[in-house]
Amino acid sequence: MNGFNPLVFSGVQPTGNLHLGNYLGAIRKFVALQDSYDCIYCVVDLHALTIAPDPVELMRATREVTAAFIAAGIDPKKNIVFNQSRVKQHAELAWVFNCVARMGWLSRMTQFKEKAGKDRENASAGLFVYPSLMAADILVYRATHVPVGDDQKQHLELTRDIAQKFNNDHSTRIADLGAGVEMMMGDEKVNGFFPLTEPLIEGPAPRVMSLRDGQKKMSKSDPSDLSRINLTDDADSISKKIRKAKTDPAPLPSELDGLKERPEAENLVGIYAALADTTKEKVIADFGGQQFSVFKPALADLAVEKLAPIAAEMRRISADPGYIDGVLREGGERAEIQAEATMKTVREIIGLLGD
Ligand code: AQP
Repeated sequence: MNGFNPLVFSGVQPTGNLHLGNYLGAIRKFVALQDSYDCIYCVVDLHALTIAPDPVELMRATREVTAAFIAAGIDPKKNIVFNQSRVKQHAELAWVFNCVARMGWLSRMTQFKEKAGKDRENASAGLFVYPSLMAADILVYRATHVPVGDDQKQHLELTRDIAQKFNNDHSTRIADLGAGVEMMMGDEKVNGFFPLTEPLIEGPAPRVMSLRDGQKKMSKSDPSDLSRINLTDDADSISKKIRKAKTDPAPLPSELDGLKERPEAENLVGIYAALADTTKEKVIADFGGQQFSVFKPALADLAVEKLAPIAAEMRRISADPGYIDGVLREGGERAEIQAEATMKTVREIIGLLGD
């Protein structure tokens, strides 16, 4: 991309129960990309601090997300897998980006508005500047591609805005230091230090919705466990949750268009298509005109077939925390070498005296 070496970066917060949305929107894509790209996958524990988690729970969840990565098929030898707080350069670059990002940009982030709710005055400053840290996570490796769910699209746009402003603000110095890469910004050819990272969002279920409400995304923090399929759920729980998933009384339509205005039906069709590695069109071709009493058991069987082996592998890996900690330690050491190389140049570009 634009002269930068292709590199994939993405992260998952250790904030509770990993669910089907995290799997289809992110983790499964991570696995697919490792064959074609150098990839860095991070358990973003500093992000989790924005909601003040219990420390013991945070450590448990950090190991669990790591186990999920490996259980899903991510190879920690081939890729870099680590937890964010080990590599201090993330926090350092986040501060630099707090001074690049504008208050107006951060104020427009819908995730902040949703998570802060009505009591904005009482939200942590960390929650407000979360997107600067996310931009730092990505750009400290000068990553070119980020596989994420659709809910993260706006944060990726902000990451591009930050990269673009940094490149523009320091263009002369970047050129003087010979630190830039020739890239297109709009119609203009410039020397930029940071790439304009592209999100990888495509797929039949880019935003998996709650099983209880087709208007809300499936989320770790939803108080109702019936709203999500956790990656650790056993076969019975998966089947029960799909059986109880909210739907409307009509059968599935025979055309894709017929899913419009039927968010719960569309969500289940999207989940089926993603798990079966096919399209929503194909699912409708197979199940159009059928009642949910036929479709739901087929979906439950498919979900169990795909998810139960991951849950079993997660349990096996989680039984050996020493192994998980070793993966994170080694990944952190490898990540830090790359992150420090970036930061050394950033310090020179912006005028911080160092070695
Ligand atoms: N419902 C979803 N559909 C598709 N992708 C999703 N992701 C999250 N929910 C869905 C993707 O999973 C990756 C990791 O997300 P995260 O844990 O870092 O943060 P999040 O987006 O805030 O996840 P949750 O589950 O909604 O957590 P809470 O409830 O704590 O806010 C990201 O790529 C995300 O897009």
